Amino acid sequence: MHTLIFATNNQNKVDEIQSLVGADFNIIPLKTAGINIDIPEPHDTLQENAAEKANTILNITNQNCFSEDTGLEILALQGAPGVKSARYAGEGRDFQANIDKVLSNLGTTENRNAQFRTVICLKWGNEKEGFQTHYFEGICKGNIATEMHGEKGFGYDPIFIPEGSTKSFAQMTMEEKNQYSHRQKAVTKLFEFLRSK
Ligand code: ITT
Repeated sequence: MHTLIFATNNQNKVDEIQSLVGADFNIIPLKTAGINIDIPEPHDTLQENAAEKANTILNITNQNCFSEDTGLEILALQGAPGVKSARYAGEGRDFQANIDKVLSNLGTTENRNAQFRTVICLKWGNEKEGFQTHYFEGICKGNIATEMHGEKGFGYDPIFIPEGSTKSFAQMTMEEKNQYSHRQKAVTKLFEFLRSK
């Protein structure tokens, strides 16, 4: 059994990842670990932000842990909101305001290609020998809808339609979203790595 702290304050991420975890993993969210801090995300890349979050929690716990940073990258907006996805419309981290800003910036643009990209940063090792850093990436390609569809999920899910589906992520159950999602792809690579340890 591998025990890992998941360095996130986003309960939606915890729920999605818990639904993918096999019985051979024990994933402990920050809340369960009794850690209540706002993890900094000051950098210009998903990888650096993921590393910052994992380093912060490793320094506090000295235990194996992982974090993930995710961005929605829209081609016609030169990759925005990207690394700024959580705060695209301001520090309020308001899902609806972020969606409104994307739809307004895209306007009637015909090319609505986009992708979600997740980067996981794993800190793996022990206090005696030290901890190594490993990264795992997952990408889900798709398109931005012209209006919101569905009530499920979180963040930009109501306006993201993954390739191969006619539904938005917010019209899917978590199990359906997992068949396509960036997070599922990155987490699968993480678990493959851990199973080889
Ligand atoms: P932690 O840093 O505590 O993990 P966060 O919500 O700040 O949580 P991110 O910076 O990685 O996480 O997330 C960026 C934003 O991207 C997030 O707030 C959502 O609005 C959006 N997002 C991330 N994953 C998503 C998904 O699967 N579906 C829709 N939107 C998503």
